[in-house]
Amino acid sequence: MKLLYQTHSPYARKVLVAAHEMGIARDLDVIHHETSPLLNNDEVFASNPLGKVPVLIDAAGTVLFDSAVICEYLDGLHAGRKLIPSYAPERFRALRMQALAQGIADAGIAVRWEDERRPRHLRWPEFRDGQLRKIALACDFAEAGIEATRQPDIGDVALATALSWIEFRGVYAFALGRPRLADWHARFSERRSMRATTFSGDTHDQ
Ligand SMILES: N[C@@H](CCC(=O)N[C@@H](CS)C(=O)NCC(=O)O)C(=O)O
Repeated sequence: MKLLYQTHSPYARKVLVAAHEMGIARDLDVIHHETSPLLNNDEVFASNPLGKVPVLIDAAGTVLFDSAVICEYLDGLHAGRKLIPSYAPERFRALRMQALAQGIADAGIAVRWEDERRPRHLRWPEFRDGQLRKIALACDFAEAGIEATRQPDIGDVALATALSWIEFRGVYAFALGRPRLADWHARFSERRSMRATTFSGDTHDQ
């Protein structure tokens, strides 16, 4: 299977960390692609009309996106403990945490547009502050709900990769004043799946 990936994408890393946790990372041919709304990556667009990574192309040529769909597909391919629990309440707790983490990553990317990527005269500080507020409140929510003792599920993988990304890009200091989340993230980052997939690289808008 081919995974159209990006070494600095929180969504792509979520898929690859999940594959490591499932024990099937070796089945993936991981191919780095640069993407941006300002950059036409024809190979990515050929598989995903949204032009975004991650994209999974399985052995039969079936194309899947986005990261949540790919994770669900991969979780069906192995016989081990599932990252996406089958039944409530664990299932919905995990999926809700995944949604929270996606929101953190989405808002973090929006902050970077306003801080660095958008032409200066078009930047919108109030919009940026609104996105930062979402990240802060989402981190408070995670601080209140994080459980360090369970086996990791897809919500944990998504949260760890989203927090690592906002740390990597210096978007927001989530650990300040959130000792439980900080400790949980530090421990999760020691897992083999995380150590095998560290972020690198810069965004290319042209
Ligand atoms: N909801 C998607 C988000 C994917 C996404 O935004 N990927 C970024 C890389 S971090 C991308 O390829 N962006 C290119 C663009 O927006 O045109 C997912 O979870 O896979």
